Amino acid sequence: MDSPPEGLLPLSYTEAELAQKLGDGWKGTLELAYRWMLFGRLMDTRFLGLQRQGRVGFYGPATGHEAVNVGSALALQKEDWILPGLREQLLALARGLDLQGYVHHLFGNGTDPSLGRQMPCHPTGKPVHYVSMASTVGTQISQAVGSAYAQRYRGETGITAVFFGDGATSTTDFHSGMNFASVYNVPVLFVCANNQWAISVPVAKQTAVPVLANKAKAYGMRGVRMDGTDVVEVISQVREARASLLAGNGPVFLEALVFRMNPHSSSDDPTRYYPANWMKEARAHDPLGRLEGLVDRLQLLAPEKKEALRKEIEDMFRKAIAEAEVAPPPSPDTLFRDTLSETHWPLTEERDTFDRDQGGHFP
Ligand SMILES: Cc1ncc(C[n+]2csc(CCOP(=O)(O)OP(=O)(O)O)c2C)c(N)n1
Ligand SMILES: [Mg+2]
Repeated sequence: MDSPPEGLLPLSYTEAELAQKLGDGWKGTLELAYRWMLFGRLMDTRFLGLQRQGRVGFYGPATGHEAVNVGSALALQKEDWILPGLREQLLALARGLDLQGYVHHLFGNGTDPSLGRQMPCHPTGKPVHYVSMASTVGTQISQAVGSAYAQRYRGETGITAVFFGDGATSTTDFHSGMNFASVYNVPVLFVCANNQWAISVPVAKQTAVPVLANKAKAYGMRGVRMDGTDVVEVISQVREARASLLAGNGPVFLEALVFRMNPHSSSDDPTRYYPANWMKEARAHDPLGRLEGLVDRLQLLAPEKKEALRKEIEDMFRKAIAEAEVAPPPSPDTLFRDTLSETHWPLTEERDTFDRDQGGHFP
C-alpha cells in the first residue's frame, strides 16, 4: 500500500500479541490470510466486471467480508462441514475448492459441476465439505444443526459451521436451529456476518436487538460479537469456539460485524439507499486495507512480493475465464438426468417429446 486510505482503522497488534492470539506460526498465518483476502478482493472486481459486461448472468460480491471468510477458513479444519449463506465463496476457495470448476460454474457451462442448474455464484464442493447454498434466506441454519447432529451421532470429530447474514436472524429457521442446537448441545458454530443490510433494509429496521450476539442469550447459548473486519480476531475467535464445541460445551454464536462495501448483488443499486457517509465508514473498516497496514508495519511482505502475488492471482483468473468462456453449454439432455434415482415414464416421456421437438439428437 502506498499510503493507507484516510481514516482507515489500523490493526495495532504487537508481535507478542500476535504470537499469543495466533500461535508461533503467526507470520505464516498472516501471509496466508493476506494472500487469500487479496484473492477475494481481486476476484470480486474481476467477476462483477464479467457480469457488467454481460458475460456471466449474476454475481454476488463479498467485498468487506474477506476477513470473516478467510479467518474462518484458516481456523476450521478439513473434517468440518460448511453450510454457507450468500457470501462464503471465498471461504470455499480458501479451503481448496477448484477455481477452474468454480469459474465453469459461474458461466453455467457443460463443465460446471452443477451443469448450469444452480444460479451462478452458488458453488458446491463435496471434497472441501462445502454445501451449495439455496439462496432462500436462513434455510441452511436448521440444516446445519442436522449436519452437526449427524456428525456427533456417527462419532465423527468435526463440527458444522453455518454462515448467514443479519437478515437471516429474523427467520424461523434461525429460531428453530438455535433452539434445537442449544437444547441438544449440538456441535454447531453459528457465524452471523452482520453487514448491517438485508438488501436495502438496514439492520435496525428488521430487528429491535442492536447487538445480534445478544440473541444467543435467549437460547442459553454463548454469543460473542467480534470485529469481523479484523482477521486476527476472526481466526482466534473461530479457533476458540471450535475447541469449545469439541469439548462438548454447547453451540456458539459468533456475530461478525462487517461493512458491506458493494451492492447486495449484481442486481442491486445501493446508491438508491446507502446513507451519504456509508462508504466512507465502510472504507475505514476495509478488512484487506487493515491487514495490509499490519503486514506493512511488520514488514512481512516486500512490495515486490505483494506485486508478484497480485499478478499471479490475476493470471489465474485470466486463464480460468478463458477456458470457461469457450467451454460448450450443458447438453439439453442433462435436464433429465440426476433428478430421480430411477427414471420413470413421465420423465422419459417428457425427455422424448423434448428430443423430438429439437430434432432427435439425444443418445
Ligand atoms: C426466504 C427468502 N426471502 C427473501 C429472499 C430475498 N433475499 C435474498 S438475500 C436477502 C437479504 C439477506 O440479507 P442478510 O441475511 O443480511 O444477508 P446479506 O445479503 O446481507 O449477506 C433477501 C431478502 C430470499 N432469497 N429468501
Ligand atoms: Mg446482511
